[in-house]
Amino acid sequence: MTASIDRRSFGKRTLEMLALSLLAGCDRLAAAPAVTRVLDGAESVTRAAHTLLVPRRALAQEFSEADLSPIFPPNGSTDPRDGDYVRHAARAFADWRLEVDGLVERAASFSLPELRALPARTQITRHDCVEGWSAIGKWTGVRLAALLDRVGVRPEARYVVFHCADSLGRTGDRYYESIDLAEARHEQTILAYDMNGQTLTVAHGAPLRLRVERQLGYKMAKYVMRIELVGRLSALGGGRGGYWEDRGYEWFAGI
Ligand SMILES: Nc1nc2c(c(=O)[nH]1)N[C@H]1C(S)=C(S)[C@@H](COP(=O)(O)O)O[C@H]1N2
Ligand SMILES: [Mo]
Repeated sequence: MTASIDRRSFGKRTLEMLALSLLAGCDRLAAAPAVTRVLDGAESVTRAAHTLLVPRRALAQEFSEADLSPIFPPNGSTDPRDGDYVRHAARAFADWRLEVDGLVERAASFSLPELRALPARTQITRHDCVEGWSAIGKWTGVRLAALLDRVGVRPEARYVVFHCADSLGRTGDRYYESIDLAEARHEQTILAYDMNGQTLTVAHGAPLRLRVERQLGYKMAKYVMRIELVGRLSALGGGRGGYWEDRGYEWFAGI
């Protein structure tokens, strides 16, 4: 436990130093308006530094059954009250379908049995929440890459957006998240329908939740109803790519 925290903070410090030196070196370049627009602040630089240090294909650490946490706390929304969702949950998601649309060749929807028939992956990983807790769980789900291949991604698409069933907070905004296509096609990026060998519970995001194992907990969208391929994130929600990103959290929440 101590070792993994040390490794994590070491990684963060290294990234911050690298990002800072990149920023310093980029000062003159960034003076050009086009470059400033592309960089969009220090976060893109951190992301660039992260990409340099952690190859796009590197796997998040995987654990064994013996490492499974006895308690995996549900967090954020745990029982959505939104009308559509309540109706689906009451019918055990029997006629629920995942919509996939946007910049795709063939927009389509998928039932749970159809999703279960697509190429799947099982992984035991550690979930890190920004609130300061971690838990190890086992996840089984369809590889997002397989789903994307089914619908065909158009060349203009750059991001995959996950539209969730739940709205939360005083504003009642819908939860949503987004990742880029490289992250979407990563081997460990799955839409999970099972957790610890059981059908996913409502508290943990039934019927389908994202696992994007190299990033923080808030990226792991629960209650995913619709996946949309887009070219830019600015037109969605608050424009920063996710519910928590719109409230100031980083879009690339690398661990
Ligand atoms: N739709 C939706 N997804 C969500 C959240 C949420 O409130 N709504 N919370 C996020 C946060 S902050 C965390 S830590 C994880 C918690 O997942 P868990 O409930 O399986 O522990 O879900 C993430 N995905
Ligand atoms: Mo979290």
